[in-house]
Amino acid sequence: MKTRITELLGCEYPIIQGGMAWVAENTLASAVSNAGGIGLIAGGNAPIDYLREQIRLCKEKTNKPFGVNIMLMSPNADDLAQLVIDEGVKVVTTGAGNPGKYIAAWKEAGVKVIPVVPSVALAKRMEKSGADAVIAEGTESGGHIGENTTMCLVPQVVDAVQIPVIAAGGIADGRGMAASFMLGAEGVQIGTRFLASEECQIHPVFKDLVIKAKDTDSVVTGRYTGHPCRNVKTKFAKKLAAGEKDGTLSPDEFEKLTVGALRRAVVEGDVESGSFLCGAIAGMINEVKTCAEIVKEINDGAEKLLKL
Ligand code: TUI
Repeated sequence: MKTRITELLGCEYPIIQGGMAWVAENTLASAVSNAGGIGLIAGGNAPIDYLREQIRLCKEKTNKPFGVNIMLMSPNADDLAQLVIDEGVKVVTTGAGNPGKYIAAWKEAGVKVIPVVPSVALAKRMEKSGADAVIAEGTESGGHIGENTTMCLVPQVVDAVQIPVIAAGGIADGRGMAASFMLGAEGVQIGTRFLASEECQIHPVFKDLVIKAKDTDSVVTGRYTGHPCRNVKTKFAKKLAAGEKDGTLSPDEFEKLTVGALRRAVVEGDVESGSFLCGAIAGMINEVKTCAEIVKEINDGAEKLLKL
């Protein structure tokens, strides 16, 4: 499927891997890029030396374009914004903030800039600031989310901007991709489906939680901290949600319990105190496959439906 996104990014399929903190490292990113999509290395809160190494390892594993996701709340965001320029990274996506102050320098360096936006207002601002495309991310997504759904957000962003729109949130197969295209998107960003890929390096306990999840097995926690996150509904996540609801857990106590919780999930598979960030579509994912199989299946499925 050729769209303005495949043209912009120089990839075979308009499928971008989500920039999942702690999860999206060089093995996963290079596998998605080698499969014809765009793999991403996630900046998260990671130190710059680690990220430089990840970018270099990814370059060794693929000749195809790949990108870096910059989580703008990271204390290292300024340094990472410069690192992607120094390392000649082709694509940058951003999350959890407004990347406006970096865009001119990225454009100057020839980096393609694709901010994640949870609203029409931010999409318009990003277009004015020179973004090449936007990712309209619905509340079905895993991790830090906005309030609007993919179904409502994508067509409104498509109507509001001229630049191409990539849909995200709740997309994990050809049907989701075809539906996104019907809403006017020209690409999809996919996170949760890649959690259950062979090349994804997360703890086996995490993969198992994704595979076993039912439709009702994700929960949003942390609304009262200003940073709502969608997670697998483990006992720990339920405890956080209940404490938030009945007022027995203050926002401060919530923050204390969740510091380092993503690392505990991804690296240790710790169900007692880890936060297993994942999208609401996990219920549909029942099998670990290779990134090549996943990318091809999603793209071919969408093509078939769109040609009907
Ligand atoms: O960023 C994500 N997903 C993430 S980031 C993350 S690490 C984290 N953990 C706890 C709290 C906060 C971050 C885990 N998952 N997705 C993209 C995304 N961006 N979702 C929502 C937004 C967003 C929100 C507000 C983007 C821009 C924005 O703008 C505010 C402004 O400054 O106008």
